[in-house]
Amino acid sequence: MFDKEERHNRAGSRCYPGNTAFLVRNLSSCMNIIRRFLSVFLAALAFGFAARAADSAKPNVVFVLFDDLGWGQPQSYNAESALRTPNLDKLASQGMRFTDAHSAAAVCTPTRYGVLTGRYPSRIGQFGVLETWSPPIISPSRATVASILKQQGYDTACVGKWHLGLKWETEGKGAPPLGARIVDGPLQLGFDYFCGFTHARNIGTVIEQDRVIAEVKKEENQPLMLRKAVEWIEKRDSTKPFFLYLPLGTPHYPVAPSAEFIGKSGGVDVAGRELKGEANPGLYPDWLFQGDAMLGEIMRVLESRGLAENTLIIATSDNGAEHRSYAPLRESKRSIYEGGHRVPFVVRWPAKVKAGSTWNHPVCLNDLMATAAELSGAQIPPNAGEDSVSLLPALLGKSTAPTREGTIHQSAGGDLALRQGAWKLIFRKDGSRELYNLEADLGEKSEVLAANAEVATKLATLMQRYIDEGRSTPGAAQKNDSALSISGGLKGRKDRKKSPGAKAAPDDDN
Ligand SMILES: [Ca+2]
Repeated sequence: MFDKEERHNRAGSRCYPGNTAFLVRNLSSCMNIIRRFLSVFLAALAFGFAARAADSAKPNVVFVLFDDLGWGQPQSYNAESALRTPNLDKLASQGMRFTDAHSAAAVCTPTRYGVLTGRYPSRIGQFGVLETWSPPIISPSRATVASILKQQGYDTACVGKWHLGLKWETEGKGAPPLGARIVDGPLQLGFDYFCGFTHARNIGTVIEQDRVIAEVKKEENQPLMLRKAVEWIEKRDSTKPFFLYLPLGTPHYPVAPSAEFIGKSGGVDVAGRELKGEANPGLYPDWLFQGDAMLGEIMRVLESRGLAENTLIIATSDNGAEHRSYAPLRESKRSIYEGGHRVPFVVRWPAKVKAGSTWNHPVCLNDLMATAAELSGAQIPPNAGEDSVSLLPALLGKSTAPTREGTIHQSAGGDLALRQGAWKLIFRKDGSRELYNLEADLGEKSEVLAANAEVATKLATLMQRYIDEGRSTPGAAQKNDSALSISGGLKGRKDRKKSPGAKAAPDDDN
């Protein structure tokens, strides 16, 4: 480090004439070191601030999933509707309203698989719904929207109806008892916090993190879920972005509005008025109104904490309405026709999305993953989000072209369909096919396959490619976990769990 003269100087008397030069040289060397240290320190500090600034600029993501909200129920989608969802309608006026959005499936469980994984549920053979003690259908090794955002520095929470299966420490029958513990569930899939219930049949059994903590009356569930969601938002480290997945219990059965909502909606259930055998049919409008009020309360909390501007909030539904069809759409929940899976879908993000805008090309609830990844700067691994396409080009007004090449639908009974542009080709489980032109015939009244054989062939070829490649987005081919065939028959499309079909009882838990 020191040359010969310097070594001598260091060893010699302080009065040695060369000392002054030595000191000056060393002072200058020290200053250089200090300068270098300071510049590195300041750079690190600046980087830290930049990273923090980038973090704080990442938008929060809130995904509110109504259970069985029909496309024709909110007045922002159907001016004739006599039901009332004022908060959803307000959200639509403040953001972008999607008119051609689809749940991946026509019932709860498979749609929720698509929401969290960005992958079509048919790839795991999931067409029907899970039961109380069903094991998890998302492998802990699979990336989810929550795990992707968590890696990007987000706090993550799921509050509400899970319905994706849970692995319990001890198996049982009936409702899980107080204290029962989950060893594989939301906490293994990227969520920091979970408070919820297995599915509607056990709406009274409340789970927090990995344990059953309470048994409540069914009317008490939704107010409790709302309180837990709000508490979580309020208790968080406000310097970090967050992801809240809020799957509501309304307007699914049981119809159980709390006292403060009974008679308060002013809504009328015109489409369901003639339904027989439903419990509390007269309270259905209030029950839906309560779910909408939960959305409104989340909006109010975001506003009051100054978070609304940079929060991307999506409000949508997991499938069509239960036993209620709304013209012009054909049929309702469980169906491969539009009434089964075309759902309200509204996105508000005041910082980036133009208020009062609309998007009329097909999108899918699976698209949450690619959207969340793009806005948070995450890369989706090749074996994740295989059927998820970012909504950002649409949301930011960067393009008017369709975001998706094609979109797959599925019914509860095992039918599949591929939608591209105006065309929709249905592959019935029995091998028959139907083709509809939705631009000319949104109600799917005129089957036109014979007159458009070339269109049908093109769609079938694309569908086969999506099956063979294990994905419908660019990237390395992946394997399906379940055999999938469009050539007909049950082979390859047998549901991994019971499939309720179209004749399910009114309170069957879908
Ligand atoms: Ca549902």
